[in-house]
Amino acid sequence: MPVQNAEVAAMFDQAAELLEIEGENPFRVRAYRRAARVVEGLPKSIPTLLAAGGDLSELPGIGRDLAGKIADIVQTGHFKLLDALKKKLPGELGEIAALPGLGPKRVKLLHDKLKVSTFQDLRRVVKAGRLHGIHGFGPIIEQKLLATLEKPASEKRFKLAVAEAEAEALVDFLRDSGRVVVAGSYRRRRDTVGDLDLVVTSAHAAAVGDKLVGYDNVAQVLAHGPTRTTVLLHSGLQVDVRAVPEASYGAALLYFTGSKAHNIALRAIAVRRGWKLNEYGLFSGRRRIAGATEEDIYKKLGLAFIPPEMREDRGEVLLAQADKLPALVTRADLRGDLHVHSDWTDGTASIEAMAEAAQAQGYVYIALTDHSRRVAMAHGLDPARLARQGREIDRVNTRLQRLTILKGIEVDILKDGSLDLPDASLAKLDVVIAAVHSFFDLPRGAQTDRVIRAMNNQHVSIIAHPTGRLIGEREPYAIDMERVIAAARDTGCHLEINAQPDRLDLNDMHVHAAKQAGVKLAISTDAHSTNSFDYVRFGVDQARRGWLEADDVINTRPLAGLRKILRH
Ligand code: DGT
Ligand code: CA
Ligand code: CA
Repeated sequence: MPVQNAEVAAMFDQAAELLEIEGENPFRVRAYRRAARVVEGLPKSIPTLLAAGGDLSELPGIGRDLAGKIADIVQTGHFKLLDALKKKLPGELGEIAALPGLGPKRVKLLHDKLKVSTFQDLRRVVKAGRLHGIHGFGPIIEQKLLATLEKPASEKRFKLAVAEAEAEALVDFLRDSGRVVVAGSYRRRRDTVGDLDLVVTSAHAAAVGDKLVGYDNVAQVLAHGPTRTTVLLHSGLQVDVRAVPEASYGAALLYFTGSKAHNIALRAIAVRRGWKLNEYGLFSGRRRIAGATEEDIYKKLGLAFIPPEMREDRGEVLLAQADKLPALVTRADLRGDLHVHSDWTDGTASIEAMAEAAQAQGYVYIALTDHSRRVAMAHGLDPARLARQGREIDRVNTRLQRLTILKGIEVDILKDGSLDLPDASLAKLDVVIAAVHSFFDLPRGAQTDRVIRAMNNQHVSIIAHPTGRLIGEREPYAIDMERVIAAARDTGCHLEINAQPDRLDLNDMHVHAAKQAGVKLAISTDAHSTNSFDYVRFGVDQARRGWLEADDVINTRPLAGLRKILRH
């Protein structure tokens, strides 16, 4: 089994850390980090992409050189540069540098001043309080380190896209064993998953576990029983596999899909009817009255079929009883993407190439929304370049058959809530999305006021990635989403569900709150390359978890309808 995306990303991250410790050129260090994020967030497994003749060098931040290295890693399982770097460093310093709160400079201090080179050394000096007094190690870092060192590895959560690459490879591997479904939080499409829960139908339960322990990606077998096997993959992701007979398939799937709270609510209904519900079926006395399919069980319980994304005990059971479940939005409902970049700023493809890729997705419009000038690293647009880009869009639009490119911008929200471009420039556009890319650490009140001020600009139609979180890397900035949602309702501004796998921002809870307030949302990919349109499904997942129907999502509308609902 070839190396999967998460491991490639981990190798790049480690190499970046080690290069940084060596004092290597910061651009080279950053290039590896950026590549790691790109790889990790890919919608498909790299070996699959390569086997299909995909060209990784087309990805943002991955040129010929890195693409060659990735191909090499997938082929050999080793990253030569990383191996060489590791040899040069004592002990486990490479891994230690990757801990949250540390980083190369501090690791160097740990090594030079406290002779730390292994995790055991580190644990010892932290517990003995020897970090006190060492410059650069405040109480916050000390606490973080203690927490990390004591936290079992199993508490780590994985981004949905990362888990998906692992899951797909695994399902493929087990395919011959029977019907294989990934249940758990994965099937509920949570933005992160703790572990994978597989349900496999098989008359030969033991054979399923035997097959799993022979999977190349298994680092450790944690349990290996007659019907249940648990393994740890090299990436650190844990996998639970249960083999069940066909007659219990629905019951097992229902049980292991969860959530736990949803299961408890269902069991209570069964009990009220004098029945018993468990992972083997729905029973009246000793007689199984349902169990082969989830549909049968819901029906017997007097419930409409509840989509996995809603199974969180947030009111869905009552709706199912009244047969009033929402018709959740699907990928097929979407007519376009309202957040797209091109090589005019930090995208990798031309406007025309992005438009053609969107057309291939079946879309009828995209909004081209490159960065504004403040984002200097991305070569953001000033009014003159924006106007020139508009003329280029006109030219491309005349050549396109089925798709319309809307003129847009992702305008920076400045510290005080004013915008990075004059109203006169914004007024000429079809879609203005506004976003925070700086001053993440403002106090909550000021950050909220800042975003609301931007929403009060009549040209702004959408707030992009409203909380700024990067899953596992950056917490959302302090912002009062309740006030932002109220402001969206009052101003007619829309909120984005950014579908980048490391953003998924808004999250499911905020999406739900926005819907309750009557705010319409956009599901957008923030695509920076032609193959990132596919990310949209992760945005659709979060929309469904927030109970959105097609009508709640502005980019399900045909172009004329979209134009009507967008401000100005
Ligand atoms: P995760 O892995 O933390 O992202 O979240 P889940 O929901 O996948 O949780 P997990 O892997 O612990 O268990 C998978 C499913 O199994 C869970 O969603 C519901 C079911 N389950 C696990 N433990 C219990 C339990 O104690 N009671 C009930 N009713 N169901 C449980
Ligand atoms: Ca799980
Ligand atoms: Ca589990």
